[in-house]
Amino acid sequence: MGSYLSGFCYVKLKIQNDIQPEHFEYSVTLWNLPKQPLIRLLEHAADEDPHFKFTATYFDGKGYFIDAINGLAGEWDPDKTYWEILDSDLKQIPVGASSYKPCNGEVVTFNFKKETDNKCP
Ligand code: B12
Repeated sequence: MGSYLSGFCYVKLKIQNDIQPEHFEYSVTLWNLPKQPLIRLLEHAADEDPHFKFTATYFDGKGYFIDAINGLAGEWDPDKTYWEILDSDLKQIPVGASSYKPCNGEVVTFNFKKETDNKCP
């Protein structure tokens, strides 16, 4: 009992690509891990399911930008595609995978997205 009180978490991670073939969707539930940055949880997920293997680039001050998951890389130039990171309400998290620390049953979705908005981000 008291797993929340002692700082242990369960978190569900999802990866999904609905926009270009081969479409895929996978999820992994991680139990009883200490609260930690999302990128560490992604490492645990990759250990459990190789579809979660990822690559990332480090940016000073912001941490890691997730470039590719399951062999699928965002190509901002020219496709305007990237892996967006969504919280349980399917809203974009306001920080990156090195800063965000999900816990308490949260579902975090890595959604392969094509920016359709014409305005500059
Ligand atoms: C353009 C942009 C993007 C574009 C980048 C495409 C490109 N190659 O140009 C896209 C749409 C891909 C993007 C994605 C995300 N972004 Co963004 N993005 C920006 C924005 C508006 C401008 C960055 C820029 O061009 N700077 C100018 C150049 C010259 O400097 P630069 O250091 O080389 O910029 C690079 C990095 O900023 C990097 N980058 C962009 N976003 C992010 C986010 C993170 C966490 C990291 C590590 C790097 C990174 O891409 C830039 C171009 O190569 C900034 C806001 C701002 N005004 O800074 C937010 C900003 C950097 N993004 C932010 C966030 C949160 C995200 C996402 C995590 C959103 C999400 N929930 O999905 C994702 C990243 C997910 C992932 N895969 O890891 C936050 C970071 C907050 C923080 N300190 O952690 C910012 C500050 C916006 C905010 N909320 O205030 N982003």
